[in-house]
Amino acid sequence: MEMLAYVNGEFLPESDAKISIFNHGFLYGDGIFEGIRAYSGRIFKLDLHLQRLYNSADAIHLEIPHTRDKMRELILRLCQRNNIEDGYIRPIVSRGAGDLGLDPRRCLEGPTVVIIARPFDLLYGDKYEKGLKLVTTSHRRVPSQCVSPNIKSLNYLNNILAKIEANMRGADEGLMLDLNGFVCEATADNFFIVRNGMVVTPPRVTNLQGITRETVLEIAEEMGLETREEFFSLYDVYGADEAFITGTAAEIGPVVDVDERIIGDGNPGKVTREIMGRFRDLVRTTGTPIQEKRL
Ligand code: PXG
Repeated sequence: MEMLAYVNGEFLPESDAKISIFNHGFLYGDGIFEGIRAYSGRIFKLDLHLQRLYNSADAIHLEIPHTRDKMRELILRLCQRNNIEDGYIRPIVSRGAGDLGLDPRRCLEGPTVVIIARPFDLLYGDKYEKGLKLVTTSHRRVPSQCVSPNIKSLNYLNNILAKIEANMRGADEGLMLDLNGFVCEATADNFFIVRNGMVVTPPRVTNLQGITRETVLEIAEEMGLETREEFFSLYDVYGADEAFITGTAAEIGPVVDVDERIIGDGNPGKVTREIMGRFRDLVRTTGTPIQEKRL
């Protein structure tokens, strides 16, 4: 049976779910979104994702036409109707349909709300065992003086250009630097190194405040490891004992090669593997139950 999607008040089969060609999300990338996962019938960190969605909306002066509770309920209802067990959920809110011209005041009908929820499993297949190869991209991360990387907006061209470059260079992911040459993040994931048992990731001003990133910092603390949020350069990456990326879609992806430098012994590191194991346990045992019988 075809999956349903939510579009401005209606649950429709995905093939009937449509928005206007004049939607400013389509015309100008004027909107925001979230990427959320469900594992074993539970939505992982739903409230943190909702909080980030509303924070992104505030940052772009967009008023989401539903309360946070209503959005939460719509997400749960869609997951219930689509029988989601292990899935990917994407709420999207755009400025809505309006005349040509980027002035948001042209969007007289108000914002468009779309929610997609579909089955999803592991992104990187056997790479969780073998490790990922990254290259540093020539595209620098857009600095917060221009657009804050903390806004999860519909403008992903900066990241897409970096991803295209990584694809062309035969890498699994691209590593992006800021204008000063400090490491920021991968194209859709945060980035960590492990050095002398210390778990280090760049401060959040230069990258998205990832929910998986926050979770990994908590897990590392529970493991009794020292964690740091500090700027570091490629020199620190090349000499790291271990490295990994974190993201809702990728989960925790061990990195074994950056710019043709082998990280550690070329296999996923011990600390990384321990964090991956704990993360898998956490996502399967916590989170908001989708089916009411489990509430
Ligand atoms: N940085 C960027 C630029 C992202 O887009 C992350 C870091 C990781 O954040 P979370 O909160 O997910 O740990 C992201 C998240 C997709 C997809 O469809 C992308 C993301 C999330 C879910 C799906 O490629 N990006």
